[in-house]
Amino acid sequence: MKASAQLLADYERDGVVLIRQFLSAGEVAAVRAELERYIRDDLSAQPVDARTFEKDDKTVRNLWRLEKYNEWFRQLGERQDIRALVAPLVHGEPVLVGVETFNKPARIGSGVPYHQDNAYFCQTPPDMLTVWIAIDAVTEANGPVFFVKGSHRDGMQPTKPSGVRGNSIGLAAPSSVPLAEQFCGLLAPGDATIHQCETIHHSAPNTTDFARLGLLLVYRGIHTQTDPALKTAYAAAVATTPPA
Ligand SMILES: O=C(O)CCC(=O)C(=O)O
Repeated sequence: MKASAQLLADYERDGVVLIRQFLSAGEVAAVRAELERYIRDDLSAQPVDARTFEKDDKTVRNLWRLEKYNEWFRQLGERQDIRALVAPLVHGEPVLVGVETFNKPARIGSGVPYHQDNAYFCQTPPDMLTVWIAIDAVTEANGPVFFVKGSHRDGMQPTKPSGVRGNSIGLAAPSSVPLAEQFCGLLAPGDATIHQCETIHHSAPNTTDFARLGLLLVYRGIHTQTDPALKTAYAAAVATTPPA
C-alpha cells in the first residue's frame, strides 16, 4: 500500500479520503472473528476503559485500546504496509496510538455528535489521523460517518461537553455546511476512509436491522506533542461524561 500523489493531495485539501478494498474479504472475516472472540471470551476480564456500552448497558458501542489489550489487533495496527501508507499523511514516522471500534449495533446504535478528534487527542501540530475500516456495509440508512470537507484547515473550533457516553466532547455548534454537501462515507466491507484529526465529522443513530461495525486505526506523527489547553477542556468533558 502506497499513498499516491493524488491521494495525498486530496487528503491535504479535504481532510478525508476514501480507499476501496483497504482490507480483503478474508482480512475482514478475520477481523470480525477476532472481535467476536475477544468480546465473548476476554472483554469481561478487561478494565472498564476497554469499552463503552450502549444504553442497554450490555451491547458494545465501542472497544477501546485494542492495541493494548489484544495482541492480534496490535499487530494489525503495526502492519508495515499500513504504516507506509499513513506516513506521508502524518508528515513523519507514524506511531500507532489506538485500535478501536465503533460498532453501531442494529436498532440501538447511538449517534456521534459533531466533533473534531483532536479535542480528544490534544496533539500539536495536528499530524494525526484515523483509518476507519468498514467491517459491515455502511449505507445511507445505518449511520454512515459524514465529514465536512476542508474543515481541518480552519483549526480547532469551540467545544462543549456533549453528554454522549464514549463521545464526551462535541462542537459547541454543529457545522453550517448542509448534509447534502458533506462527504458521506458509504463503504462496502473492507473499504476505508482516512480523516485528519481536525476534520469535523458526525454520524446518526442506527435504527435499521443491520449493524454498522467499523474498525479504527489511529496514528500520529512521532513529532506531535500534547497541547495543554486542549487537554484541560477534554479532561473537564470526560469528567462530566465518563466513557464507561
Ligand atoms: O463511527 C462513527 O460513527 C464515528 C467515528 C468517529 O467519530 C471517528 O472515526 O472519529
